[in-house]
Amino acid sequence: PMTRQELIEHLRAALRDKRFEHVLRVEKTAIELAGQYGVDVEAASIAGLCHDYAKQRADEDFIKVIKAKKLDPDLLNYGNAIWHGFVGAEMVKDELGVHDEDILNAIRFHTTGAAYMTKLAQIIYMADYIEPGRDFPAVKKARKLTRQDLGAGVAYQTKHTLLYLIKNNAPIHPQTLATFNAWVPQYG
Ligand code: DGI
Ligand code: FE
Ligand code: FE
Ligand code: FE
Repeated sequence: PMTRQELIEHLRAALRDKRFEHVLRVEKTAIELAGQYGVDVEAASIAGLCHDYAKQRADEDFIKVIKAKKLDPDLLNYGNAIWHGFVGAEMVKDELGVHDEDILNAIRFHTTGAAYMTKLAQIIYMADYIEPGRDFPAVKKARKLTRQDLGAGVAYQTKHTLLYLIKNNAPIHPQTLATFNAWVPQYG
């Protein structure tokens, strides 16, 4: 497996500066949450670093992988927002040599969430949303909730993301709805 330093060099090469810096902040936030919630800190570091590895890939790259690996063809109805997680996890496995399924699932589900998420997946989902570079009206409350109760943070983000997507007439991935149903009625 690659060392953290090697992963960092791959990410620096794959991402624009702004995105690379976001990735470092997500790693730091994920490590803090992992410490708080008793999750493997090295797994949080790797998942945080790699979660947006594929964010700047060309659409054709994703389409090729969806076809070659026979991933769910419904993925073809979406775009980069959905692909960089679901398909990006395959690229992280094949190109960066990360094989830990918990880490790969955290990457897969970092945008949409999932009905079932391990603590690590919840941490990456939340770290991406609350890292210190994020600035939107709901972020202060999201930070506070996440530190009080990780699941409450997941529910809060899921509800706000769905409201945002609806407001913008964006296509909603079924996984996003599954996340809403599994997390929001329970906490809301
Ligand atoms: O990659 P990042 O910008 O760091 O963050 P992300 O991977 O969480 O992506 C966030 C964006 O993804 C945000 O603008 C909302 C969008 N998104 C989340 N769920 C869905 C979605 N977009 C569509 N079209 N459908 C979804 O279900
Ligand atoms: Fe992302
Ligand atoms: Fe996110
Ligand atoms: Fe991100």
